[in-house]
Amino acid sequence: MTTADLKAKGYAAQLSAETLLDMYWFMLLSRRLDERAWVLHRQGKIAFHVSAIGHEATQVAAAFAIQRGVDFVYPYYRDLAMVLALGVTPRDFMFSVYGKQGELSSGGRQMPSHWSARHLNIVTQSAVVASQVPQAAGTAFAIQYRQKLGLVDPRDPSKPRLALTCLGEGSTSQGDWHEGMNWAGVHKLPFICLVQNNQYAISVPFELQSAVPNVADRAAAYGVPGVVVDGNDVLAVYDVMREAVLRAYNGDGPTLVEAKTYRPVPHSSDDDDRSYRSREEVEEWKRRDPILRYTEFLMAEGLLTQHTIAEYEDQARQVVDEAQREAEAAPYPPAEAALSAVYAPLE
Ligand SMILES: Cc1ncc(C[n+]2csc(CCOP(=O)(O)OP(=O)(O)O)c2C)c(N)n1
Ligand SMILES: [Mg+2]
Repeated sequence: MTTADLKAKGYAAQLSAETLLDMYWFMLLSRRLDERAWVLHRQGKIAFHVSAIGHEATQVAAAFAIQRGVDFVYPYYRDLAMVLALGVTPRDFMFSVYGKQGELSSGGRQMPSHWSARHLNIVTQSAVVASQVPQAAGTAFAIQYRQKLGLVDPRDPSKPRLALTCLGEGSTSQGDWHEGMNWAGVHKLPFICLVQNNQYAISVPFELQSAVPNVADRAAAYGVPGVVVDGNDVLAVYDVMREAVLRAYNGDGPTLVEAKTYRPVPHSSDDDDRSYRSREEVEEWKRRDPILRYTEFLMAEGLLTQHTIAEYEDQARQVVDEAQREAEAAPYPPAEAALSAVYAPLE
């Protein structure tokens, strides 16, 4: 595959140069933060990292397709690029991997990358995969119900108008996924399920999770449109996500989007992927790197030059350095903090 194969069509063709470059920025920032976290882990400075590398196009496109910070999002642990595009900061991420006092999602209690940000309508998730799907469908039901009661104007963009949830393809083997999808289909909810199909659930390949070739093939059983898209093509993902978003906003019901992608790094900092896949396979996918492809597109469009790329890189490095510095300097939560925000205080 050549890298200059992205084309702005459909909704993506309507994006301004500024927005296209904003999307590039979040993809790049996510990659550089993520790479730093791997280094910090190998230096023994942080305990755990789970990576978004390779998923940046899917995640940033999805974030840009919704009303960011307003629509409800139930992400999963691999959604670093998505939550950055929604307004989580690099500092928040670094506080999360260091488990420092004031950490955004859980005050440093949860594993890193279990995103939660009340001010951005990002809802906390369990480490139990797919449990976020029925929760997101429930939120979509509440949105629809409030609109039906006339409490909210369905055209008001300052109010949440849909719930988006993400999970990996392996997690669709969980019953929760079925329950959430079915509920969304039955009630025609303003709901989008974005499956990030990176071919593996840790070491288990997709063929051992599914007898059909696409997760999207299963959508028909719920009465939901299912769409497969190249998850390493940010513009293609934006197109299908935007279509799904407009369906939800217009009261036309849910969509299942399956973005085919790959994680070129191990599942997490605790995994050794050499035990279950060949280096050739990984190298082959690296040639389809989403940032590489998008960079070539933006250069071909005259929106990026070698000079401006270097400026973006400098800026990303500064932001990552600063976030790391702040997190390193911050104190750990006091031991007693483990007991706060768990039980209501006794009256
Ligand atoms: C119910 C449940 N079973 C097992 C696990 C352990 N686990 C965490 S992530 C993961 C793999 C999930 O793979 P996939 O859904 O494809 O997402 P990916 O990590 O590939 O993005 C597993 C098995 C879990 N967290 N929850
Ligand atoms: Mg997977």
